[in-house]
This record gives sequence, C-alpha cells and structure tokens, in this order.
Amino acid sequence: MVEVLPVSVTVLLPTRNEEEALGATVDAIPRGWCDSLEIMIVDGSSTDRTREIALEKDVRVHLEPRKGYGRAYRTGFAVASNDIIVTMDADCTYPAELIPELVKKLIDDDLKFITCDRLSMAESGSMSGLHGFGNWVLSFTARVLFGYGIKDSQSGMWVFRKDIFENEKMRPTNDGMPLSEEVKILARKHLGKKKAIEISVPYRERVGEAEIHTWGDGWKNLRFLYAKRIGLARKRTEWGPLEDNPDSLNNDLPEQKN
Ligand SMILES: Nc1nc2c(ncn2[C@@H]2O[C@H](COP(=O)(O)OP(=O)(O)OP(=O)(O)O)[C@@H](O)[C@H]2O)c(=O)[nH]1
Ligand SMILES: [Mg+2]
Repeated sequence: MVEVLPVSVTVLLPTRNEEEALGATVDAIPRGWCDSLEIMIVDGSSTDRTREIALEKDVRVHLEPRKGYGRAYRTGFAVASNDIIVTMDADCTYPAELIPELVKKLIDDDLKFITCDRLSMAESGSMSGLHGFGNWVLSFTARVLFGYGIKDSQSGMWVFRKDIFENEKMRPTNDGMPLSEEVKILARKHLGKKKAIEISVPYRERVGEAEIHTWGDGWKNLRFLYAKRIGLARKRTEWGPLEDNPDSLNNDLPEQKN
C-alpha cells in the first residue's frame, strides 16, 4: 500500500508466554501505512522472554496481572492510545499483512467493526479436528441463540474504532476466552449488521505451545452463550486497568520474576 492512511492505529496483542512467536508476529505487521502506529502487548505475568522481546522490538508493554484472555483485552481496549484498534493472537496464526487493507476497508466503507472469519480459509494444520469441530459447535450455537449470522464466533482478529466503547453497553464483561464471542454478539446487537461485518481471512498453524484447555475452554464458551442468552452472564471485574498496572510508556516496569 503506497497511500498513507490518515488514521492512528493500535495493534493490540494479549500475551502469556509467547517467546517463540511474538517476534515473528510483530515483524509481520506492516509499517509506514498510517499516520501513527502503536504496537502493544498486554502481558499476563509471562515467565519467559516475552516482555524482553517486546521491548527489544520497541513494542509497548502493559502488564495486567489478572489472569485471562478476556481480562487482558478489557484492559488493553481501555489503555490503547489510538483511534482504531486491531487485535490478534501473538502466535503467528493471523494474517498481519492484511492489517492495512482491513483498516482501509473500515474507513472507506465507514464501518465500525470488522471480525475476521478463519473457518472458510483455514490452512491445513492450523486447527486440529477437535478444535475445528468445537469452533463449529460454538459458532452454530451462537448463531442459533443470537441470530447474528457470524460464521466464526471464536476468531480473535478484530478491526474496530476505539470509540465504540463510549457506549457502555458495548464493553464486554467476560475475563476469559468467551470474550471473543461476546464482542461479536455486542457488535452485531448495538452497531448493527451494516456497521459490524465479517470478512474471511487465512488462518495459519500456531508457533509455540498453546495454553488453551480444549475441553475446559470449550465448555466455558458454551456455558457463557447460554448464560448470556438468558441474562445470567456475570461481570467479575471492572472495565479498564488497575490503577498501578506497570506500563513501558510510564517507564515503571518492574524486574521480571521468573
Ligand atoms: N495477557 C494474557 N494473555 C493471554 C492469556 N491467555 C492467553 N493469552 C494470549 O491470548 C492469545 C490467545 O491465546 P491462545 O493460546 O492462542 O488461544 P487459542 O488461539 O484459542 O489457541 P490456539 O488455537 O492453540 O492458538 C495468545 O496470544 C495468548 O498468549 C492470559 O491469561 N493473559
Ligand atoms: Mg491462538
């Protein structure tokens, strides 16, 4: 892309022990295509070299000691500096090279939220049979319960405007993996199908060990969908960071304890 887009973008990566994949994930993010690009990790007490690698690569590090994928994002969404947020796992699975194109589409089509479907274009080896089946069951259940027509309820790549969270109803409440399906349910419900769309992208094999617990997380995701549907999903922690979360922007990262 030769054109420099007149927008500021934060690429937000939750990390927990991703030393094997973080460097390559960050290197794959294109540069120089928008007015201002922030790349940041919200790190959940990694005990490996994740933080060190991030700092070496000039990536902002925000520490969120509270556990959980959803918790990391509920902090990251609030502290991200820029107007457009792009999310991905820090494990080389999502197509970072498409970020400029996706942001351009968000602007050109005056959209508010894009979620990237992995199921239609998943490369071989990217998802085990069990994961593929689990994703299908969860996506199917979400479609039936919420009628929102999203193919891939578990995708972790979204491109959206940070100001969608000015509406408090748009702020997801789940601190675990179910946050992923929750953001899509909220986007379709509150932003509408014209402003919150789904686009198919490639999905690749993971680099490094996953911490996901297939059966445990699958069950929690399913349970969340039913609880949400009947209005019983509970919020356990508040939106945003803890007051004293260390951040490399403030130069207050403590020595890492391994
Ligand atoms: N900060 C933080 N990040 C987390 C936590 N759990 C997972 N992550 C990160 O969130 C992203 C998604 O987790 P994954 O382990 O990739 O989960 P997944 O994509 O469902 O599983 P795979 O398909 O095996 O990759 C990764 O970048 C993890 O490092 C956590 O408790 N805190
Ligand atoms: Mg992953």
